[in-house]
Amino acid sequence: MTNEIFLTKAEQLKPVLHHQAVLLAGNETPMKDGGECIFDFGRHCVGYLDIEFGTEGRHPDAPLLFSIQFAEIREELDYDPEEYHGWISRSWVQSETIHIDDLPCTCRLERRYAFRYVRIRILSVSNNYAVTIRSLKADTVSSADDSQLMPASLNEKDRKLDEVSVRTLHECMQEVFEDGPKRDRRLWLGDLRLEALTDYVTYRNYDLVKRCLYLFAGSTLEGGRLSNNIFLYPQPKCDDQTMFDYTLFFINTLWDYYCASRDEETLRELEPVCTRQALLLKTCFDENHLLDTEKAGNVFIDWNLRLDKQAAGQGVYIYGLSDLVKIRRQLGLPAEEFEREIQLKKQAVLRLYDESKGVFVSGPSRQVSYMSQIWIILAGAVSPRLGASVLEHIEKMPEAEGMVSPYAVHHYIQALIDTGQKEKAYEKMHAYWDGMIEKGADTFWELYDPKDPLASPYGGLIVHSFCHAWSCTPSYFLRTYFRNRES
Ligand code: RAM
Repeated sequence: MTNEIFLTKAEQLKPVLHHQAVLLAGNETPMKDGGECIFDFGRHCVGYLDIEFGTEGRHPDAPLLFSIQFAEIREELDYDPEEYHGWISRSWVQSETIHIDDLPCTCRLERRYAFRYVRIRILSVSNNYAVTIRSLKADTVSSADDSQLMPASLNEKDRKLDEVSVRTLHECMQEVFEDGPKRDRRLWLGDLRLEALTDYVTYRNYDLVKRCLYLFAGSTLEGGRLSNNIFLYPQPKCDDQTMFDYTLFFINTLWDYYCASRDEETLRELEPVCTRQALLLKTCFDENHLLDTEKAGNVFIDWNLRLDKQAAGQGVYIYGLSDLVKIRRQLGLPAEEFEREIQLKKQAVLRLYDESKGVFVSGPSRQVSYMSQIWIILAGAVSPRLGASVLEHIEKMPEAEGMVSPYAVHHYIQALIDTGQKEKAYEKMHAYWDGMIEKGADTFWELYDPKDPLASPYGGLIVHSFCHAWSCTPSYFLRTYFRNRES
């Protein structure tokens, strides 16, 4: 379903992209067939590349054929794209084979790339000439305006973490809040929610959040159900996939947006979209008020493919409805029906508590996972004391299903804070995200499991995004909860 009024609003909020040039000296060594160079821009870039080619020898009498590969982290260049056989398209690997007819020249590549490293390989020239690379220029783009970045009083250790987080967000802020500028370069609801939270304490680009909310509301599936992501071109269109948790996050994202911006007009206009989602998802529960994962369909929660999603999904439902109640109360609309629903679902989820283990279990296999505990805490279904206790117990259960993405760890940090364990949250946050910095990260990654850094739900690292929006939230935590710390 298309709502032209909403899509027009979104279009009017399209941001200006700020350009910045990053120049790099080339390599003047003449290269023949098989010659190659790797260039390091020294920082993560999102943008367009110009390569200035020169020649040596006689006048070029045949085209230059070269290949180019872009990489966000150096290790990507060690993998052969041809050997990737995972379920995500290999076309996400940023590589091209290009002919140049007339030399010397400056070659501009048409696509936008996300990279720090660039490898250029000469595939063929003629016997009469060799090529040199005189210089490279990255024309970088972002809708984040660095002159608007809010200052933060942070100690040195925190400043580094903040810098990499802000850089991650900066790179993902394009025409929308993208999930990652390498892949999928798209607006996803779960990612948007965390990017927006971080934006409110950094760039404060409220209009970009507003635009994204209107894009989701402007293109929905039959019955008004929100999709989990939106394609922008050739015109905005929702994907035909849904995720139970991402659908609900629209409600939280709208409420967070209102709290930051106090834009009541948008709250009023988009409230019906929120209420609609709540009514649609009400049918996904069994007669005991527990989430029926078959009815719920796809529930994301984390990229851990072994996860049972029942308990965590129930937590997200309560979490979403809790903000719906706030939205409706703010607008003077009745909310009792949803308050009752929250109570029923909270009572039901408590039945998943396993006293002998001291943790919540999920699904028919009574699986113990971090995500179940975390979402039941974030839902406000347990007291901070019981919440702290389940998190303590699970730490002593090595068999418990863990977290594999910064997205999941974000929720763990928030759960620690919500259960009164700020210091522990601070330490865990540093331990996890500093781990990526120690491995050379300029921007934070889509996936990072310190216990298994090579693990991939996509069947290969080469398609991973190493600048991924949902991992930018240390800035949100630092600037919201840990300002003015001595060390
Ligand atoms: C990935 C995207 C996105 C995430 C979804 C669930 O494909 O990169 O970040 O929200 O999966």
